[in-house]
Amino acid sequence: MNTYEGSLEGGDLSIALVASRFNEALVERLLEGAVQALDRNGVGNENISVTWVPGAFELPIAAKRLAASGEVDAVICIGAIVRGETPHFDFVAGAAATGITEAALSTGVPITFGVLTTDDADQALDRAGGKMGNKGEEAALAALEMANLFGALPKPTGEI
Ligand code: INI
Repeated sequence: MNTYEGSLEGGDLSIALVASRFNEALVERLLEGAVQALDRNGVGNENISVTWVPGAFELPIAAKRLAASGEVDAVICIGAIVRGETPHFDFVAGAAATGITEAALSTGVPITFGVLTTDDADQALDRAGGKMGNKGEEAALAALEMANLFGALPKPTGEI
């Protein structure tokens, strides 16, 4: 029996982050959590890039472009969508989640979801390095695990 699992070892990996400027103070905390997690697990500073986009709606297309470059092992999307301040919360959150999924599936490159979708700013702060952890860190660890898993899995025979 074969069991496939990805480690968190980052020494051989190249990772791209895409961060959205909307709610930038929150996003900065998420980004810091993500970069610290990459650093802690051995990803070299020269193998980390950060790409900024205006809002969470723009995350998928930038993530897809980076994933399709062939130069990165995984992409981490970082953003913050807060319902209390967002009349079109459902559209932005839905488009971000669906678009990021599509980008990952169509490129075959792991793309993780470090995007907060909360009812209010307090809930967001709790999840951006507060009492509920840091969603950016979580997404970074998921990216490392998936990148290493994909390095270990049998190679696909055709287009993904
Ligand atoms: N973008 C976010 O990342 N978070 C939000 O909470 C948000 N709100 O509140 O609307 C938001 N909107 C901007 C959106 O992502 C696009 O940048 C914009 O619609 C231009 O396409």
